[in-house]
Amino acid sequence: MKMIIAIVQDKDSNRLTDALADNDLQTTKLSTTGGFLREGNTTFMIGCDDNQVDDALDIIRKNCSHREQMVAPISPMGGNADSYIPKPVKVEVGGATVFVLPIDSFFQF
Ligand code: 2BA
Repeated sequence: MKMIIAIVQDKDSNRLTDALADNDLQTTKLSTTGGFLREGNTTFMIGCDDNQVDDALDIIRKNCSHREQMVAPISPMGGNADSYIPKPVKVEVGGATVFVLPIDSFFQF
């Protein structure tokens, strides 16, 4: 058994939930925040059999888009903030950041 942890953008979350459910994959969603952008994203926990992992990864890949986002940089430390004009920079986010973990045991009481 494996635990797939997938961090996706909120905009893809509902579509991905439906696609996983349509393929008999059980999910738990957590509301999370990215450490860099400090914006909300969604983390999926998907417990599945080893032979379902490839299908799950395929579904995640197909349902999560790459998007560009503008980020305003933080003003420099110790500098004169009055003369500092922050120039937004483009950051590419997603499709999904995925971890696949082995599971020792699984219980439902
Ligand atoms: P954030 O940490 O908010 O990062 C959003 C996007 O900003 C990242 O997209 C990446 O393109 C960019 N980014 C992150 N750190 C950066 C840095 N130091 N300098 C320049 N650009 C940077 P993704 O790579 O697609 O990541 C999307 C979200 O997935 C992340 O949101 C974070 O919540 C999660 N994530 C990514 N890698 C992770 C990791 N190794 N461990 C845990 N969570 C991770």
